[in-house]
Amino acid sequence: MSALKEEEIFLKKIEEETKIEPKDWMPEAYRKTNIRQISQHAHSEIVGTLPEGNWIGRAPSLKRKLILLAKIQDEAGHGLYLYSACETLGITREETINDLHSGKAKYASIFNYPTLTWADIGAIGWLVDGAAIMNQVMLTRTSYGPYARAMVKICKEESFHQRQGFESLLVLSKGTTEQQQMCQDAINRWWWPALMMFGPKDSESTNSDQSMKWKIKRKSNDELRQNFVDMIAEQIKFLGMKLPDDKLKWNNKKKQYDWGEINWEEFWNVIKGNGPCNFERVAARKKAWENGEWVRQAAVAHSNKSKTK
Ligand code: BYC
Repeated sequence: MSALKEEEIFLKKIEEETKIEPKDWMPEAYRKTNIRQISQHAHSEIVGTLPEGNWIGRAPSLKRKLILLAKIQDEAGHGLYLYSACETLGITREETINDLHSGKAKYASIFNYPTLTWADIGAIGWLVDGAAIMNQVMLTRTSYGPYARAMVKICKEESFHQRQGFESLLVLSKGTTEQQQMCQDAINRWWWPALMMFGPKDSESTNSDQSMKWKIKRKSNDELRQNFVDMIAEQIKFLGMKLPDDKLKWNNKKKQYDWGEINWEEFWNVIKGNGPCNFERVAARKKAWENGEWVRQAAVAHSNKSKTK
């Protein structure tokens, strides 16, 4: 079949909402965009366990420790589904991971901030997982089949993560003055970085136009960010806390919140590798990869032995 005909079939599938599957013909740029986005998503899930892991040994009760451990295991599982989805596009796990270690592949900017107090764990659940779900619900309808299917399961788990984060902050917000201050301080520090998770503003997003045409993305960065502000501005009322934005105000005409300006210089700086924890995060991943070498060797040896039986 000619490449032109194949492209026509591909575009018709996109138009008719038929998922693109691994063995289907696809334009090289579509394959590469999916590899870029899915692998960066996988890296974010795995790197995202690091700031949370910092508090496993210091969780304030057995119950909180169990919840945190379960959440971290979920995130690691998400990373694994996503690496597998990526492999269906013809790239190996090693290549993907090398790209993270060499700095070629990005991961979500948010995970380059430190977790300074226990309240940060609640704020990550509520705000970071909250922002992630806003984006990922859209991705359950993305055009590449394996990515869309992985997202369905991931979203179910992320909503549990968000609720546990909110509940944890709710307890602090009703606690002592010190606990209330800790809660507010965590919200102050995580709010703006959470908004940055949605990516640059639409006018500066290099990939959005093409990704929207291919239905990899269904909503723009700014649209999702606004949906998130509208959701959180209501939820925070139940905590009795404040978002650190003097300009946040309901706009009755637009039926959405007006709000302030993100520090875009900070966003690009973190993405370029200069955030508070970039170096530490990549170093931790490289060390984990090196320490896991014997496990990979044992797994290969075991699988070779099974084949010769
Ligand atoms: N951080 O053209 P744009 C989780 C990059 S983890 C870093 O708008 P696109 C969790 C972007 O890659 C969930 N980089 O890009 C885990 C591009 O650079 P490249 C994480 C960012 O792809 C553990 C450039 O900026 N979720 O839930 O159309 C514990 C221009 O941007 C960021 C995902 O990964 C950023 N925030 O749209 C707790 C969702 N934003 O690649 C929780 C999947 C932008 O051209 N990804 N960049 O060199 C996406 O939906 C899209 O990739 C984005 C960006 C909306 C993030």
